[in-house]
Amino acid sequence: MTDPLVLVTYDWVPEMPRGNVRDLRVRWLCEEIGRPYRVETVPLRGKTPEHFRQQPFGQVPFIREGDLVLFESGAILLHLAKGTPLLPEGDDGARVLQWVIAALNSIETWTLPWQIAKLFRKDEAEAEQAAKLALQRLEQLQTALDGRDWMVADRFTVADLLLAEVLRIPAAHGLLEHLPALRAYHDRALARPAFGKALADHMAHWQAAGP
Ligand SMILES: N[C@@H](CCC(=O)N[C@@H](CS)C(=O)NCC(=O)O)C(=O)O
Repeated sequence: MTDPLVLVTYDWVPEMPRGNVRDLRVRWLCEEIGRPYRVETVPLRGKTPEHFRQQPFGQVPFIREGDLVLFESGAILLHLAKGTPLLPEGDDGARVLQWVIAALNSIETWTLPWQIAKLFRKDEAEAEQAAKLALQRLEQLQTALDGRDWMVADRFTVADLLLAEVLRIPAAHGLLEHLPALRAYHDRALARPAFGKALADHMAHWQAAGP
């Protein structure tokens, strides 16, 4: 018997990050594994000490499950995927862990500077420089995929969920244009009904929050 799951995200965000706040990753995982959850919010503006007690950096998402409070989207995904087909045991499980860490530490660390330059700072020269570095990693990721549908064990795992989610903003801005196998991988993951449901619920949350 598992404890009820609470997913905490912001009460409101401006237009731009809607669709990309990382609670979406957790929603997607929950849909994939059929895990019900309830959403609670913390204020984006006027962050409280209670928020920092649960997420030391004052960010989202974090979850509560019984006595457990957990932050870091990667840790949350791994925790929730444990014991489900999305996180197999044995060597394949180790490979899934490897690709989850790679998504966060070897891919997102290179795509994020580009995203910040492009979308937040709107500095095209800086974005172009950062894109070159990000593209190198994306090309290497495509090579590692090596024509397979999924990264590990020929089936969709939490590693694919996170990799595909990390690729969403680069894909939306044309960074996968010359990487057809990686684009197909990204599209294949996002075509999953669980992603569609998660995105719809994520957007409905912001819709209800108002402009
Ligand atoms: N490494 C963290 C990053 C969390 C993060 O960047 N959250 C963003 C929303 S997607 C946030 O809370 N930004 C507002 C802020 O940093 O104040 C994770 O993956 O959970």
